[in-house]
This record gives sequence, C-alpha cells and structure tokens, in this order.
Amino acid sequence: MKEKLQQIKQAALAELQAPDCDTEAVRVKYLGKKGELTAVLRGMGALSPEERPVVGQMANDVRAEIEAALATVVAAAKEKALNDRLAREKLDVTMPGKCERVGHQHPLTRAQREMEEIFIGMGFEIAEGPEVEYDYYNFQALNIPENHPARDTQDTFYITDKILLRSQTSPVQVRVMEKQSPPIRVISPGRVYRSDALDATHSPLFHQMEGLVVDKGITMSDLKGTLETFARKMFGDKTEIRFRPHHFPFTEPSAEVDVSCFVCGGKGCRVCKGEGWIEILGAGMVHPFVLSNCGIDPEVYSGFAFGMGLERVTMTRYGIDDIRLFYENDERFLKQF
Ligand code: 2NM
Repeated sequence: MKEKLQQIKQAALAELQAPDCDTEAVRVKYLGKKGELTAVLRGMGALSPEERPVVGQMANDVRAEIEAALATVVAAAKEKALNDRLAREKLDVTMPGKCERVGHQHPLTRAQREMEEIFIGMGFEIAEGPEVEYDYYNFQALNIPENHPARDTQDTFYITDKILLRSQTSPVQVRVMEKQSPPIRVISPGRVYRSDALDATHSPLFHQMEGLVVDKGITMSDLKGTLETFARKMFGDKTEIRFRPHHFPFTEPSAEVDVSCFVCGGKGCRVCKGEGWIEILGAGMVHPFVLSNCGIDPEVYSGFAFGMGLERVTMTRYGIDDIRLFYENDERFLKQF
C-alpha cells in the first residue's frame, strides 16, 4: 500500500510537470471522491492496527504534496496568463500622440466671410446669381456701350454671342433690382472671369464683392459713410478713406476709393509704395439709366454701388505679392492663414 501511495504521488507529480497539464483533471483523478488516493484510503480497513496510522499519515502527506504541486502549477498558469495579457494589451502612454490634422478655410473664403459679416452688420443681405450669364445682365443693363473694351472677346469669355462668363458680379444686382422694389441693400460676393493671362497680379478667375443700396434719398454721403465704416472694421479704427474722380459706365458720378495705409498710417512705406494710400474700391451713384433698365424710377429713387476685388484686398492685408498663390493649393502657403 505504501508503494501504491508512492506510485500515485509520482504519477500525479509527473502529470503536473506536463506543459499543457489540465490541473482540474489531475485533481479529480487523484484527489477527487472517486480518485485514486481515496480508493487507497478506502482499502485501509484491511490493514493491521499498527500499520493504519502509518499509512494514514503517509496518505495525508501524499495528498498534501499533490495539493501543493497543484497549487504551484495553477499559480504559474495564472501568472503566465496575466503576463501574456499584459504583453498583448501594452499601452505606452509616453509615446507621441497621433495628431489628426484639421483643415481650415481658404484665406479668400475667410476674407469673404469677414467682409460679409461687416456688411450684414450694416443691414445688407447677400445676393447670388449665375456665373454663366447673359450679355444683357453683364453689359447692356449696366449701360456698358456696344463698343466698350470690356465687351471685346479679348477681355471676356464668350460661350455664345449672347452668353458669357460674368466679368463682374453686378449682373446679380441687376437681377435683384428687377425682382425687388426698394429699399434694396445687397452685397454680391463671387467668382468672376476675365480673359487675362495669369501673372503675379492677374488671373482669369478671381473674386469680387460688390454692394448696392437703392432707396428714396440715398446720396453720396451714404456711400462715404458706408465705405468708411467698412474700411475701419476691415483695416482698423484709424483708417481714413479718400475718393478720387473716375469713370464707370454704370455709375455717375464715379470714384476710385483709397484707404489710408494700415501699415504706416499714411506716412508712406513699402506696402503702400510710399503713397500713404492703397486703392481697394470702385464706387459711385447708380446711373439713372441702370435704375430705369431695371424698372426702378430714377425720379423717385437713387442708389450707390461699389465693387472690390477679394484677392486684391486679401493680398494687401497680408502682404501677399503673387495672386497665383491663392490657386496653387500649396499647403506651405495656405497653412499660414
Ligand atoms: C464697381 C464700381 C462701381 C456697381 C454698379 C452696380 C449696379 F448694378 F448697381 F449698377 N453694381 N456694382 C459698381 C459700381 C461696381 O466695381 C468696381
């Protein structure tokens, strides 16, 4: 019986050494109610009274040894499982983060939105219209005569005799005047097209923002006040504006409008090329012919209009010296804004 106990012990310990040992199966097989050790204990009745305590003691020792070996193997398996999981789920919080790069608005879009906000603050609404336009809206209704150089195929992209890519956003305002009766207060930002070769200051596609106000009793002083307010919000509180006489077919009188240089304040510097002033706008009182072309009685109503190039304003403001940078989509340029 003692030999049997030793055999059980050796067998159990050997099984526990196996690499993929099922510890629960070993426990049941040797220590369970129907296990081998229990079977030996059951047979103890056959032993003499002197042998019984000796064998009993030995059986208890064998049980304790098997239990201890089992506990060791179970603990080792648990530790290995934990270590495997820690290795698998390793997270190094000191690694550099993964940064999602976020885009932003194009500098021209930002300038346009900013200008829209300023005019919306003065009660203007935003008007839009087609970029493919009738020559009637782009030229005729605006009192631009048949022989005007702007109408030449050298300067404007024609699609047919009567259809073209708009060369300004004023046709949008003609459409507004046809549809709406005064008071009218609109701005029309958008793309315009001219048949110019691309260079540092010209592009066949550029952006304009024009404005129009029509009501009873609108005068040149309304125009000046509006543009001064705009210029101060756009270029700074101390900005002054200056009107120089000019000619546009669609306004009378007409003016080119300068703002005092926002860099030197008027003393003269590199940005204003020593002038102290920077030209940014064309403006004037809407020609009576234009009003009547649009069904508005010039004897009752008057209005002012203005227009500026978005690229030009943005280039001036940020000191950008080449218009092509706006269209090349080079991130090294774009990410600066
Ligand atoms: C400019 C300069 C001066 C202008 C005129 C009109 C309209 F539709 F009312 F006749 N819209 N925009 C205008 C006037 C545009 O751009 C340099």
